[in-house]
Order: sequence, then structure tokens, then C-alpha cells
Amino acid sequence: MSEQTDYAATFSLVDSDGDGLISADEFLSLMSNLGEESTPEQAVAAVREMDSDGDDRVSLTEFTAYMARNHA
Ligand SMILES: [Ca+2]
Ligand SMILES: [Ca+2]
Repeated sequence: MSEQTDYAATFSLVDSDGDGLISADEFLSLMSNLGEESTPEQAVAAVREMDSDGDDRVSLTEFTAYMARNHA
């Protein structure tokens, strides 16, 4: 399995409504599923960090680029 495919699998887990974009709400439910205490503000900040086109949603392209940057 390539890393690219790996990221896509992770992405679809986080994207619970399947619209191809990760919202702050979806990120927040991921964190609570992982048992991490996270505030809505932290979720918004995390999404903003990954969001490169400024639509407040994380696309698979943005997610992959972020993961590649941070795991290089
Ligand atoms: Ca979504
Ligand atoms: Ca975006």
C-alpha cells in the first residue's frame, strides 16, 4: 500500500459525511473518537492549519500535502 493510498483511507475515515471535505466538526468528532479532549476552537485551528485555499474545509489534496510535509 502506497502512502498516498494510506492518506486517502485515513481521510475517508475522518470525512464521516462523505462529501470529500473535512470540516472542523468532523475533526472534532475524530478527536473525541480517539479519546482526545479537544475544543471546537482547537478543531478549527487544526483545520485552518491544513487548509491551504482558505475555504475552512480540508480536501484530500490539502490533507495529503499536509501529511507529506509533516512526515517527510
Ligand atoms: Ca465531510
Ligand atoms: Ca481547503
